[in-house]
Amino acid sequence: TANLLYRTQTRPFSHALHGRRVLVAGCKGQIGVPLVHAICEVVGKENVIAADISDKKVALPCQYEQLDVTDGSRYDKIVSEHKIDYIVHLAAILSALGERFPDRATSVNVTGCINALNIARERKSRIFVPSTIAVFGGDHFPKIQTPVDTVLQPTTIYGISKVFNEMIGTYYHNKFGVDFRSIRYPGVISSEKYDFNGTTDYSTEIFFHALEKGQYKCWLAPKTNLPMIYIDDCIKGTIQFLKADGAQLKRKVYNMAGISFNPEELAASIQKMIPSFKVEYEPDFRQKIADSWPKSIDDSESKKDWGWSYDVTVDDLAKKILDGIDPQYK
Ligand code: AKB
Repeated sequence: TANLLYRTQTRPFSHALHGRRVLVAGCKGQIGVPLVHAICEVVGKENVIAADISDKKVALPCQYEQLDVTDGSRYDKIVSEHKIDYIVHLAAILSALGERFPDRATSVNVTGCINALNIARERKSRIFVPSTIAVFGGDHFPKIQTPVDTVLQPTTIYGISKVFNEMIGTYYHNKFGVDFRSIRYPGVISSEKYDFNGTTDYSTEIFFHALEKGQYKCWLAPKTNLPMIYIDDCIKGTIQFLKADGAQLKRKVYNMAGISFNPEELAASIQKMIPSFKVEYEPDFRQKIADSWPKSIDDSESKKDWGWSYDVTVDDLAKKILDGIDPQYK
């Protein structure tokens, strides 16, 4: 018994990120910046390399490399030189921008992901590639409480490329033993400004317009329900998933539900804090995209397999977002 007790007490705490050297490709986007900070806290900033194509100035806590993910040899050089063994491949062109530049979206989202997977395969690295609610689409799936396994007939180039990412990643796992994992993110809301290239990004932009202009013209109709999550919760869930023991994960791709609401409900929560705030609705091409996506998501497999849980109200969420916004905008 004494021996067993000794062994349990001295066994180092271990998880899938433990002792890893991590590359975050696409580190300057909405999710990249906070995720780099969170990963640095887990593995130490000396073990994280952040990379992005953009030359935008962003304060990062770790070493930085310029990287266009479509350039496979540069990608491989960074992974090998920094002895990376966990690739977090975030680089992607989102739904709205993708519809404007479909060829660019195919090259970044498909070629970039294949490059990352081939490097992970060659260099025996783990790899996380996020997916999205945009993989759903068409008329043959349940739009309420959409399950993880259902018909995937996306109508945007972004959704199509992400279905491909999910399937080729799973194939690389089955064929070559690559530890590939993916979460289908809902719309992510931040307290920071970033490039609003997605369909769900009205939910962040609305706060800055409320504070700076007192009014907002929303590109989605008032009753457009979509699944959403606050960035801090998304990062917390992602870290939990990156750390999860591979043996616990019964599948390679998981749903993440967040909370479902529409622009009218979000505006009403903001008006509780900024009573003079006015909203108009002028749906554009993004309405059709939003209408093709789930209204709510079933993420019970995530709860079961890796302990994910999330429970907030729209009012709580709106308060969190507003509280998190830099005072210079208030
Ligand atoms: C988008 O709106 O394109 C993204 C997403 C749902 O993946 N936020």
